[in-house]
Amino acid sequence: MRFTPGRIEVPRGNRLVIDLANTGTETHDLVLADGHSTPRLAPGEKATLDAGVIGGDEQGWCSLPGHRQMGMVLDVVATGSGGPATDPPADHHTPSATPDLAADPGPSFVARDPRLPAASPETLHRYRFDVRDVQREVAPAVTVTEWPYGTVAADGSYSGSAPGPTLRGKVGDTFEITLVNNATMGHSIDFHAGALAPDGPMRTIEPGQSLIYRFTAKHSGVWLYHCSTMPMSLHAANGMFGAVIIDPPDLPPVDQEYVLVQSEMFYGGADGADPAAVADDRADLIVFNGYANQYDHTPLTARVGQRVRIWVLAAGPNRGSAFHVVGGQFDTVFKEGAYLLRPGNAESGGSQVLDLAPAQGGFVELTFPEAGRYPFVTHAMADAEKGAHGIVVVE
Ligand SMILES: [Cu+2]
Repeated sequence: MRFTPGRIEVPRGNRLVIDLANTGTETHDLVLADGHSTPRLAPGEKATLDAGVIGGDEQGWCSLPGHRQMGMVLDVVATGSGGPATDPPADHHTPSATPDLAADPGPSFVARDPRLPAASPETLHRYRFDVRDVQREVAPAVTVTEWPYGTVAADGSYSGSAPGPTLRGKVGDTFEITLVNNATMGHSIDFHAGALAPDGPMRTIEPGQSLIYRFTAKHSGVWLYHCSTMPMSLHAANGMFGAVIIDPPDLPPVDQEYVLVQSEMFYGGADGADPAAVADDRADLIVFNGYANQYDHTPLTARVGQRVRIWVLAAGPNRGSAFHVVGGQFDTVFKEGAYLLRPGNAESGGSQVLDLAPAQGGFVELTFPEAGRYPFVTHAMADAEKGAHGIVVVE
């Protein structure tokens, strides 16, 4: 994403008028550091910006989230005698105080339900994903703007939070997702659970548009879906991801089945996560299912001797997971479509960590030997200390 030209020389004291034509495929604008700006321009639209008399160097950029970090910067250089450059304003908004991730989130807090229902018997799964800009608490007293894949209930009420809905089916099932963009910028969706040419179904659609994405699941696994509009890191950081679980054939039932989607979160402003922090990989929170330490407050549960299966997806955008249950040992590990360990092999070995690169997924199974509180973490410890921590209470 570029302004062409990206640099304009203006004799000091001259008036600058810029004709801006959006010849790209997404909405853009031009904002100068002194506040002059064009409206947001859809593809094909044009605008004229009167920048006034140029007295010194100035910078402009596209204000659509992430576009400045993608390279949409315009340098206005005043020629003639020297003058001070104008610094662009900082755009990293942090909470007024360092959040206490161990604080009680309060009586109104409701944890994201981590239980995973069985796949429905149907072989065609239809969903409608509705993207909107929403404000959501992601840690005690920390609210951010997200762009999640949400859903509209029969009564018209909207619910959207990261991660998006977990879809589940069997090998051979077809999924048909209608993606509706009711947000404020272009978005898209990419389902790893199906193989197809990306050109059409993964295209970016502008606000007010929709598309239908249809795929057939040929292989089992826990698969990422995510927005693939540039910069992808920023769209993922703003909650645009979720899981599709395709059961391996003959997957046995278990007593408790859970799903945890690990992701990074970034503080920001009204437009969402701080694009500079996202581009620099400076995550503020690492979370399971969208809220720091939420299962410390509302633990997962099991009974002694029950078989527990936990699906884990590392949604990123940049970090993997080293999923571990403190005090537990896995006798079953399924990762990226294959069993690495099954109970019959337990005499020869066990597993302590499910290691997932960004976008990988799998599940582990274990039984708990005695009652207690068993923490689960990513064993990348600084990440666990940023919120990727929870508890299984075993009774
Ligand atoms: Cu997006």
